[in-house]
Amino acid sequence: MDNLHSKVSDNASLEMLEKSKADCVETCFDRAEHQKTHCSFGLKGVCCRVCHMGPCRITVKAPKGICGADADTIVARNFLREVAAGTSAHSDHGRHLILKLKHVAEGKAEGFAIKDEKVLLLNARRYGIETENRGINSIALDLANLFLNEFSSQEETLKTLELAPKKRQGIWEAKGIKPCGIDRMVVESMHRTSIGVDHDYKNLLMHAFRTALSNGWGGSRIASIVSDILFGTPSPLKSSANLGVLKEDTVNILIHGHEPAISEILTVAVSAPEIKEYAKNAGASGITIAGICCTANEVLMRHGVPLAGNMLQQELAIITGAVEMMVVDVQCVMPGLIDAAKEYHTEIVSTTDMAKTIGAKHMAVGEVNPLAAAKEIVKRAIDNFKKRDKSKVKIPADKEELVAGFSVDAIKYMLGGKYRASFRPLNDAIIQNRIFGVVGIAGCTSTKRRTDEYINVLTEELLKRNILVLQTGCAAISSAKAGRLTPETALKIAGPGLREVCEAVGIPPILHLGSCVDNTRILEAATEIINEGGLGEDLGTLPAVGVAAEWMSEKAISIGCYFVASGVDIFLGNPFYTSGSANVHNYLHGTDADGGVTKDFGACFHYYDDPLEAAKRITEIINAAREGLGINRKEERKLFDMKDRRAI
Ligand code: NFS
Ligand code: SF4
Repeated sequence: MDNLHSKVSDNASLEMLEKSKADCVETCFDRAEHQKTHCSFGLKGVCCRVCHMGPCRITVKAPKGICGADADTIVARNFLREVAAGTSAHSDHGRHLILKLKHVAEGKAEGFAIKDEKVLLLNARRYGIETENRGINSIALDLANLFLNEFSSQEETLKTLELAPKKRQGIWEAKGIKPCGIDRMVVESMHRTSIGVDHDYKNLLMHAFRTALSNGWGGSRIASIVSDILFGTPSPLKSSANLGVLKEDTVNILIHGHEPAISEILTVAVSAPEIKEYAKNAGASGITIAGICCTANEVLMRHGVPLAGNMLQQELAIITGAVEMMVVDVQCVMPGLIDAAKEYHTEIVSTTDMAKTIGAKHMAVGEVNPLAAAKEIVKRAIDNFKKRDKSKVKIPADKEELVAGFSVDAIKYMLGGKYRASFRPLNDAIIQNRIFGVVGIAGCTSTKRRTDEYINVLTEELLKRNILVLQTGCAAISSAKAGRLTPETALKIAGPGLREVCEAVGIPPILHLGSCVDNTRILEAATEIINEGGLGEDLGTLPAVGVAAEWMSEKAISIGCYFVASGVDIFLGNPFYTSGSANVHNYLHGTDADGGVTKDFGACFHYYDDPLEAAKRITEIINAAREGLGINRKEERKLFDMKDRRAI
């Protein structure tokens, strides 16, 4: 039991882990035990299998691979391949959304429509698309084509880079790393890392940053924009989190993965009158739909669909015995789900042709009548309800209230009101040191750490230090499960300055900005702060830091790289696989003789095993930024004198 307690921190997960033992169901936590002795070559990043003369592994006795590649080359190549994979995952997600927008504009995507014309028009104008006296669909078609062009452009740099502060664009220009087409960046990464091409570790790492920029300011940024156009820009709403959102007497459907188009249509399908009727006839009191991972965040942000849990809870959710169906699409979906589901009546349904698992039922939701396809899926789940074995059901009681939906527009509105929507009050609060700084916490949970713990310990410490926290992805779900995504958290935990601001504005001290792709909303917010004035001219000068606390995915590496290349220091709770090359490691962590990546971009990576140590260092970095901006003047505390009284 103690052993289980060291794996997960929330009560619901612990309960389900205990039940997994009783039900003889294997989970990722068991498999992590079997994989405990990780390959040391892999951990150090010195295993190369780029060609078939190898695989080669670097040791003291064998410092070079057969081709002569040394540890620096091999570690840097492996790192760049990770960045390329992470970039392609997020950016391909963006591409699928653009194609959806294109099909909507062409009248080919039944069940979908343009929900936020304002965002569409804003972006159309950005690209110089004529918007006067034109139908919304033809504008949307032009925009979709221009967005697609951002993937394929061979020489022209990404237009969306212009969304960054001018000064930062200048830094990219000077370094020669302004990315052009996103696809081209990824292809070039693969080319450069194949046998006998790029062997200069710094040159390889520069391309890693370039590729990551094409994600953060390109693919992911476009994904968030197009999601807002198609599904609506999020605004604050209430919901709840953790496995207690499942219900004993309803049909329970979990949606898991990343792409919002399918989950959007499923949320429509479950509320159709005939589907509700179908559920009633099956003996259920209704249908509960809840999410896992980033898809959860997408439908939470726009519809208040509750969060069942984050990445490492996907199997645990099935172990409740109360899930009729888990509908999955792409990314972070464990193949282990199939074995877990076999022990219950749960069915795993895959919906995307590019992501199938043997043992899952494949029911593609395509372009032709997707609503009908979604209804078929839901009906199948309802049919499964009758197969539920009540003796195997145990739903944890744990469920916490939350507030989410903080798009940048929503934050602006909260701060300034409808007619004066602006970041001014936030900038002023930072300048007056009521808010000491801003930290974005993103990323996953991992079997390498007790789940959620690093995120929650660090978040609490930052709030105490008057630091406003922005969260996305599975990290936000960690805070949600801890009951922290509420305005009350300001009263309970935040330092006095932050608390005062949160109370005045009516926001929680932790703002949930969405899925991992929505990390670009953090960049967007940071740029708004710069544009508002008074806090420097570049992201690099802001008293702001990013954290990938319990990260595990290649996507997180790409995110980390685009933040660092944007001038924002990134703290890691788990290390990179780069320790096999002192040169690569020191460059990325800014610890080599000439300052490493810090010299290039004004920011670097920091790895801290202990969240409290990380909090200390984060505070120092923010403090240094405040010093640099000259906003650390300690205001003399004085009592009112006669002049002040008269003024009042
Ligand atoms: Ni992000 Fe979203 Fe979660 Fe990690 Fe996976 S769901 S894209 S990768 S595990 S935060
Ligand atoms: Fe070995 Fe070089 Fe081939 Fe890598 S590319 S496997 S180091 S021979």
